[in-house]
Amino acid sequence: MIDLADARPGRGSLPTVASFVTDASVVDLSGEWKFRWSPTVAAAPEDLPGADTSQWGRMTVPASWVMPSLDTIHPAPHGLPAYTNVQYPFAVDPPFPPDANPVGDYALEFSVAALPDGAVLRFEGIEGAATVWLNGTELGTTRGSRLPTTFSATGLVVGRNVLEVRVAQFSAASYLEDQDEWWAPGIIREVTLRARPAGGVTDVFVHASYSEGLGTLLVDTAEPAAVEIAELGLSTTSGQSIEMPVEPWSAESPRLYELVVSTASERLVVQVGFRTVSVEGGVLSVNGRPIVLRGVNRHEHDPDFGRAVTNSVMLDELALMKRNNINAIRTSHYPPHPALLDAADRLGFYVIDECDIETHGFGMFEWRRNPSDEPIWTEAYLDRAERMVERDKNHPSIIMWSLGNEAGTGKNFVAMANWIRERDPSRPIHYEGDYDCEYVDVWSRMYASHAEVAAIGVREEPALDDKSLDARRRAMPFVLCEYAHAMGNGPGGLTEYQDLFEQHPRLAGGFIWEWLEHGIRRADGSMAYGGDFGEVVHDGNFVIDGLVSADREPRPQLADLAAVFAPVVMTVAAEPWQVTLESRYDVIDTSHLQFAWVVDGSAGEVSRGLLEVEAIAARGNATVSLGAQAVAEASQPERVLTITAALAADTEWAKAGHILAQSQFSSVREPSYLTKSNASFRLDQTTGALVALGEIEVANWRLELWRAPTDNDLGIAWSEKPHVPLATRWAELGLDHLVSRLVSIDSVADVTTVVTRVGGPGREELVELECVWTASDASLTLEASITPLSVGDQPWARVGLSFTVAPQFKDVDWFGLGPGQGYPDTGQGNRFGWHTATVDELQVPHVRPQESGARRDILALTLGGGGSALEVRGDAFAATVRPWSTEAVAAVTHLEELVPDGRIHVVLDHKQSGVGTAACGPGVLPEYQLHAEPMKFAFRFLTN
Ligand code: IPT
Repeated sequence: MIDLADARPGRGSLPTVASFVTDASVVDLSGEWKFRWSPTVAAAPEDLPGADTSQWGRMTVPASWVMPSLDTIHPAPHGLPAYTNVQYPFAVDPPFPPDANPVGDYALEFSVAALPDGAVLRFEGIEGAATVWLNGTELGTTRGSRLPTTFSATGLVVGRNVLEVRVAQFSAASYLEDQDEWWAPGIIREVTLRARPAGGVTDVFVHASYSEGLGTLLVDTAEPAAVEIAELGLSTTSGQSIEMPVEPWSAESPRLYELVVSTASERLVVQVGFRTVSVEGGVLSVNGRPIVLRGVNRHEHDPDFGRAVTNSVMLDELALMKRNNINAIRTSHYPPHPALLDAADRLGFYVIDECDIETHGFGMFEWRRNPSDEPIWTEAYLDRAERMVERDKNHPSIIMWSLGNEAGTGKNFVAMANWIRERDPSRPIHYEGDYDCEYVDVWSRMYASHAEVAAIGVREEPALDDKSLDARRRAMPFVLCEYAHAMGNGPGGLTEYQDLFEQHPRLAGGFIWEWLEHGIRRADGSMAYGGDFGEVVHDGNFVIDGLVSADREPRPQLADLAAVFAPVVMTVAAEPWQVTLESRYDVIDTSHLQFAWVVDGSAGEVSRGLLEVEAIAARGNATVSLGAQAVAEASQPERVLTITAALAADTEWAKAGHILAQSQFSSVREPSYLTKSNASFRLDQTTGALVALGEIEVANWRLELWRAPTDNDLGIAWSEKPHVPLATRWAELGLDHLVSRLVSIDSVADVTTVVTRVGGPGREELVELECVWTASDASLTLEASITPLSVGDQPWARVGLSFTVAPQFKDVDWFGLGPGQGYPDTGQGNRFGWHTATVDELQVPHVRPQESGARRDILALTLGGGGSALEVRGDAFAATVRPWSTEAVAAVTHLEELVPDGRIHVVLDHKQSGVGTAACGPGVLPEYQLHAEPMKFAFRFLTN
């Protein structure tokens, strides 16, 4: 283990070759291996190879050995996970790893029938630095955790074999693997023993391009081989370039052809997609058509097995992405498991394949000694580039090579770019850290504000000092490799980004940060985040920031994203009743879709039918009239008309009928739930607080200007001044501890007027709240006026009235947007209509609890249960109904600490602040901000 401080790549391996399907035998060595963990390299016994493993424990391969879920399967010590984002978890003293460097020793005994001729051992990924022995012979060492390593095993495989692997968690290579995720060592991907027949195909490089109806195929192999695509009647040999009519590959139409490459002793199968990626006129194009990337960043994480994600979990993820209109994946921040790329080819995704390089922690010291610019690391950078490109070169889904993430800049990246360009000139090179775009082909940024992106869209970005670089960059397409940080409740601003991408051809779209949360499951089933394993330095819940939870449950933002990414934008109008449709497909027409209309009334669906729409060409438009029946139904009072675009036939990722886009028209003005009602109410004469509505006892009545801070509320918006989180400003104003003083309470006939003054402890910023209660025969009306009594800007979280009721009121019905949550800048995935949920179902199970679960644009809401009900009507208000208080949500740090307190807590909001995406990026857009100002709003209350 003396070479752990060696900055160079591992040694002893064979050149990396493409992942392919072969008829030569492949033995998967995954499963249970013998395992021994040592806390440090010094403490690890020096008995390898040939160790006596009788006292060892066991470990799952593939898995990250630190995962708590493995405790029950393998109850021996195996260390703990640790989470850091930018900072390294050890002192930065490159290239030296720390002494506190856990070691995992793995051993597997296996039998295979003797392999005829050659054999290789292929490790798809070992996180850490490994030394590998087969039957006592050292094969070599590995570096580069998410990259394959292949060793020759020729002549070493006997009937009964012993494979031993020693993995040190840290090495010089750890300086290159500072991605924002858990440190989670282990044999994280499959290990296979592969026969390599003499005269077989060592490697294959398929070049398959497309232009105007014609595909060009050139298959490179080291040895002469026969090349066939039966479906095309093609039969040729390697090294020959052939042109023929084909259907092109794109993410929208992922047409693949089965290519067979054979020699006398081996037959390989490669799925080929004909496609050409280009930058034309500053626009990113596939097959000559400009494309918009509707992407997500995807890390590899499993709450139980760490970096090892099973095939079925991955396939479900990709299907879920397709169902939600996602068409692109950036494999942040390392090459993915190779099976993902096969699936991306088949299902249709544009992929940015990113190399396993991040040195972000050096950014904390102005990038001093950054490996990206130090010669001792050049070989390692080149080795990583080569292993990525060689493994993945045959995938049509990969449209760009990315050099890495957040690793500053320097000569080693230039060397990588040069090598890749030479080896594969067919794909543009991406790297966000090359700010001046000296060696990349597309301009990439992360978290740029809408305003910046808008300027870039029209090529009005600030100039670079170097004129020629500026001209070069100005001619490039632009991609947001990360934007809209999906942490906690949010992100807001998705619609506005998408509008920019659709408007400006230079903007090739972007990739949401990020697809998946990285929660780690603990023994009690709860999810852990940074700091939960006693890490000395950590970055808390910054790793819980996904569109789906760690076990792939969609967060509300996924439905919103699907709506924003909709491939067809429809608008329904009355007078005349018609639907305009705009296709956002870049390649295909809409003939795979079925359009339908549905009319709903308060009692449910009233009627439905198909909408006749001729196929709309890619990026085309159409206007169609609604048929007589739809018009007749939709014109009735209190109706909601929904137009849907759904899959006409089953696909691998969704059934026929799966809705990809929708649009609505509503004539509902006054929905109501309760018919018989009671207008009586009671106020506390000393405070002015409401204490009863009819027979229903009400408590904790108050003005609410605060919410339990979301992750975005706690973030410092990059674009805002002052650079203070919104949550801090709210707390300074004391919005979280408002106190109230009764000024007056007067009753004249049926009208009672209550004036209170509300403010934060120790603060002079007061708000006057006037509540005018009017009881009529059937209902009670509250007209509220809010008047800030002081000057100066005060941000508010919300303007609402809150109260609690007995726990029996757990059934919620509302007319408004649903079924999901909605804040002013989110909730795009919802529909207008009559919705029903229990209080429990309204909650969003955020790993770190925070404001969430509001339903918005409500006209009527009923809380029922135990034979009694309370209805609130208003003008597009929001409602939050919870079994715990706002304070409780704010006080806890983990979901499992939230327990119902025996009351139902209701907040009726006239307004809420948007959520924005300040956890990482810009804050709340001006149109969704909330500032202290005079306001008036009204509610009607009914009880039965
Ligand atoms: C950016 C990183 O590239 C990404 O890995 C992730 O850490 C993200 O931030 C936040 O979750 S870098 C940041 C300085 C913008």
